[in-house]
Amino acid sequence: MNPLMITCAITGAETTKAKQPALPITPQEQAQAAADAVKAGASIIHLHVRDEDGNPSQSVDRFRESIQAIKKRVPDVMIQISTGGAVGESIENRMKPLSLKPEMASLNLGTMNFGDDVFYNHPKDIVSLAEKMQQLGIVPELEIYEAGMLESALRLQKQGILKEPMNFQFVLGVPGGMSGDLRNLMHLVSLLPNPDAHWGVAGVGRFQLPLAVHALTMGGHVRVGFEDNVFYSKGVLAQSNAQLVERVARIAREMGREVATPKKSREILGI
Ligand code: KMH
Ligand code: ZN
Repeated sequence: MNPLMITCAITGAETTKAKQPALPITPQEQAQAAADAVKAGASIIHLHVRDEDGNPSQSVDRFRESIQAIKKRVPDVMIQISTGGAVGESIENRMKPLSLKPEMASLNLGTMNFGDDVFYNHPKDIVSLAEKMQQLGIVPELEIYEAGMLESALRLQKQGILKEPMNFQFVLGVPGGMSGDLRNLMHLVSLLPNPDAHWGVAGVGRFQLPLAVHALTMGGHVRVGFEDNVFYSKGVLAQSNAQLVERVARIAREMGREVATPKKSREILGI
């Protein structure tokens, strides 16, 4: 089995300090969180940034500052910036940070209800983001919240807009998308076009741990972190993003699955 790539989504756009006091917000806090997560076994950091007041932002300057701070602490780590941003962010702002040419960026494959909000992803915007990433040599991670989005990605691949090998992240448990029921994960994996496709799972809230454990036994990869879940166990807040990474890395090793270094993750993704 491939070594396990662990992505850590350290900040997100919707999580607040009120919900999770250890949420990293400033570039220095994000650098510390990333360094600790990498030490615990993460090889990819899924990155959102915040403004001075802690509000979600797609500011290019803020992304630059955070990326530089993270790279100073952990030069090796792969950084995957968010082009999803916060619900309601304009597509222009979501696209701008691609100018920084990170190694990876997220690409959301469809519009959906997102809790009490609507997360808009117009087909033409999805194509624009995908084309921009391709022009700039940025590897897209395909964010899939329900089965129709996976089928949309496969259509884009047939049209030549997305290239193989594709790299899917199944984000399960958002109210409005598929829940973290294991049958949903099995179904999504069964729809994958060929064995070369990479896939991982990001379970939201209480789904994070059971989905992570199932994915790592099935040959998939795993995302954890405060973007998706702030708890370590029922009613108990996690102390840090690294604590969530460390648990998955420990379970993987116990089950005989090697944890990928950033170098290994680049090899797996063909970067
Ligand atoms: N904040 C969510 C609405 C991504 O990073 O690309 C979208 C999101 C996905 O977080
Ligand atoms: Zn995100």
